[in-house]
Amino acid sequence: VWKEGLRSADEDVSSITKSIVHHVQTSLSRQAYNLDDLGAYQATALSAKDNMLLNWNETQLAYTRKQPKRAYYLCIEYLMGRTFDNAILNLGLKDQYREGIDQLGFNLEDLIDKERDAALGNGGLGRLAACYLDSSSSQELPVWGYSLRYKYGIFQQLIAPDGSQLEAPDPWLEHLNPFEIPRYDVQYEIRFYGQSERTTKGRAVWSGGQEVLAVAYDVMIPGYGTKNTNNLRLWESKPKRGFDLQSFNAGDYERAVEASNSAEAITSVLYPNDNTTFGKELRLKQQYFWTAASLADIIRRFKSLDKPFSALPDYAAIQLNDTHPTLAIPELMRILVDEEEVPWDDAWEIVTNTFFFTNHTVLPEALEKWAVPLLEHLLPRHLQIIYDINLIFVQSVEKKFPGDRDRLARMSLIEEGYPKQVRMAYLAIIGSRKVNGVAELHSELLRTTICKDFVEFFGISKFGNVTNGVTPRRWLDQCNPGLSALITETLKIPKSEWLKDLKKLQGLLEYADDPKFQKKWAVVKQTNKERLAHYVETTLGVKINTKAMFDVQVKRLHEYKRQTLNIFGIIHRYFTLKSITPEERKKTNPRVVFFAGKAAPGYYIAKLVIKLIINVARVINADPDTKEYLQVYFLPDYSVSVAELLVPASNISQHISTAGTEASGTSNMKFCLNGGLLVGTVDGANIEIGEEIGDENVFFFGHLTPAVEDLRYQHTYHPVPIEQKCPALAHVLNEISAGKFGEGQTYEPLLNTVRHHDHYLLTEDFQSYIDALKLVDEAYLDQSKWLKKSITTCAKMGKFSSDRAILDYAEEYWSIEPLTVE
Ligand code: 26M
Repeated sequence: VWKEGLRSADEDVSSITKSIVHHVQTSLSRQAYNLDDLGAYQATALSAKDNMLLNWNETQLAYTRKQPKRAYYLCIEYLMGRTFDNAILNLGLKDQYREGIDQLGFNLEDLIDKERDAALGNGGLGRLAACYLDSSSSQELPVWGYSLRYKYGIFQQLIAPDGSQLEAPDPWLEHLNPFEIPRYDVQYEIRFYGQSERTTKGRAVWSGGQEVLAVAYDVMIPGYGTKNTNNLRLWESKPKRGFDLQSFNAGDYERAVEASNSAEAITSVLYPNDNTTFGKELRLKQQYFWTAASLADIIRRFKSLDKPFSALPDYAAIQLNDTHPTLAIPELMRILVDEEEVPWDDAWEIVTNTFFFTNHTVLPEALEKWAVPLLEHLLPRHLQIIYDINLIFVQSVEKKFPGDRDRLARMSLIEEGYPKQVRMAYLAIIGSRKVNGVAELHSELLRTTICKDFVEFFGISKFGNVTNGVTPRRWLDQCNPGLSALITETLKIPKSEWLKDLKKLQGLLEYADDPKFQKKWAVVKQTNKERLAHYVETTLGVKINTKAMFDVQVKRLHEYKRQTLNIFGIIHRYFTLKSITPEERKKTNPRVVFFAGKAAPGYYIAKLVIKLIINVARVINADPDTKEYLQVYFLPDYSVSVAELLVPASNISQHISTAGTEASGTSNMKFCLNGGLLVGTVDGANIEIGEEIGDENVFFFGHLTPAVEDLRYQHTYHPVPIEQKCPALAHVLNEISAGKFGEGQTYEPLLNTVRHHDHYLLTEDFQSYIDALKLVDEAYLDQSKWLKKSITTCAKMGKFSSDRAILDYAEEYWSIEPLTVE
């Protein structure tokens, strides 16, 4: 429909309404005359799915015929959000759908709101994967995603009356999911436990244990302005034979059902941790289940080409997104060596030319390790293979650096200790063709810290950088239609052109000073603020002042992200407001601060931060002296859909991690793309955003990465009392202790993290943070200058399109090429 333009828009509309009514009567078996919004949404979504299916089929047919090299993106999380709006936008049929739905007596936006988010992810990692799939299809690249079909996604966040976070399950599959296609014909048997007997030539036979079925579900990924429609394949676990018939027949029903439950448990729930703790057997089972099923699928497809295994790297590139799928490396060795009888060295050559590895964090507590006894129990053959890989690797290190025992111990895949542990990141590094970080600073830190020994061994060229990106379809056109329309009208080119070549936004620069354009720009922002205010009113029941500056910090709750710095800064601002006269207050810049984000259920300090934010908000919002000038809101249950409301409405957003801790950040890109200014530390992708848009348009503050190590050392070995180091912050902490925001005792464990050790260096950065916010206030007073900054920021964000990022991967890493589906 998109390219050929054969049918007229009218014909499109009438075929759309026909297909919606058809789905109401058939797929839903309901009557059109008493249909509610949910039913109308489902029928409409099914009709959009039909449109995508045709393109999907043609895309897969083209791949089968032309046999291009493909890339496979293995990510244990995909944070897709809603699909319907994105689907009709990418199909180029949004206007036609709006018209058709209107004719049927419904409203498009209401139906869009009926869809539940597909929230199969925690945060940045999973949302990045979703953006990359959108860009792969849009750039016509043959890329498939592989992940798990969790029955429950990230938990729903509720806030108790005392401000505590409560978690409820997210049964997102409760209703029909119109966008998935079950593939009962695509199934693989996955083995766990059992015994591995070595035979000859380094081979082994793995038998016994438990076998579980992996069943495929496909999700179509439509490209924008192209027919190319890639696939996200999600695996569901099922018992191999319903349940254990022997026990069943013997009358032992409970035992029979137990086995079936244990198989189904594997894909029952997404682990709600982000950047933290390991060790759970079920999590390891998820990882193996998913990588083994995905590899079986990839190898089956490759075998149908009838090529020798040595050609695998010419037909498949497999991207390991973080260490979660690292078991794919020993698994491919097992398939090649044990099942296909490829000699070990040849197999290793194939493996190390097929895999690529992206690291997403340098936080030491987030580097994945698995206990040797657990691996031995669950995956006995894989542990043998890991030991064999390690033996050969350590020998080659010894050859290159004779007698350097420390180096051998540092680089070994096995960390000594009780128990011994396998270092998954090292396995991913040595098993991959190339390794990359996700922003310049992060990639450089990798090369000089975690990967230092490996750089010395393999050479620098194995260690690259691909700075993250975000899809401008969802994160501008879809979430901010007003801005998108204004940009199109101003650039005087079709929307489809700049949305696929985001550098074209630069064309806005010539209008950055134009008062008429600035006015229009400001109106769009105001409308978005009102839309957000409406949402806040319906969810929290409060009216907010949309004339105030909107200041947003939304992300997972984590000590390194320093939501604490923000809330302490707010308390400081509150005290300052209280201390001045009403006349002086009138001259200040009114501010509404929004927080949102989930804390991992077991992360005690992060949950305390939420409680503090909520109780501080209560006190401040109710204070008649200050409430006109400062308001604070914590929006519960942050999600992709909530982000789509917040991002377009921000005047400033905060990205204030301790320097060197945030690998990249991607919401920083989304806010700037929507003309929100950035307050941030010199960390992750903030740095490159500053380079692109000009440091004068960013409010940077805080210590730089090279200073951090030394400052931490000082805090540990030569601590200076906080009263001396930072009196302003000390005052804030003391007031919290004294019970200004509810029982002071409650917050003591949180306050102590700052008073002692201060690992994230709040006392070091607090004053410069306050100073930066002061500059923000001053800048906001001059609206014309502010609007110029806002326009310039958006205009120079072209680099951060995920199209650029995915093309980097395609060219520099995977060696795949676009294939246009006719
Ligand atoms: C680990 C163990 C058990 C359960 C879950 C995990 C786990 C889940 C997610 C560990 C790490 C996870 O993600 C890390 C992550 O999201 N990193 C972020 O990646 C983004 C995309 O590259 C970056 O923008 C962020 O800076 C980085 O923090």
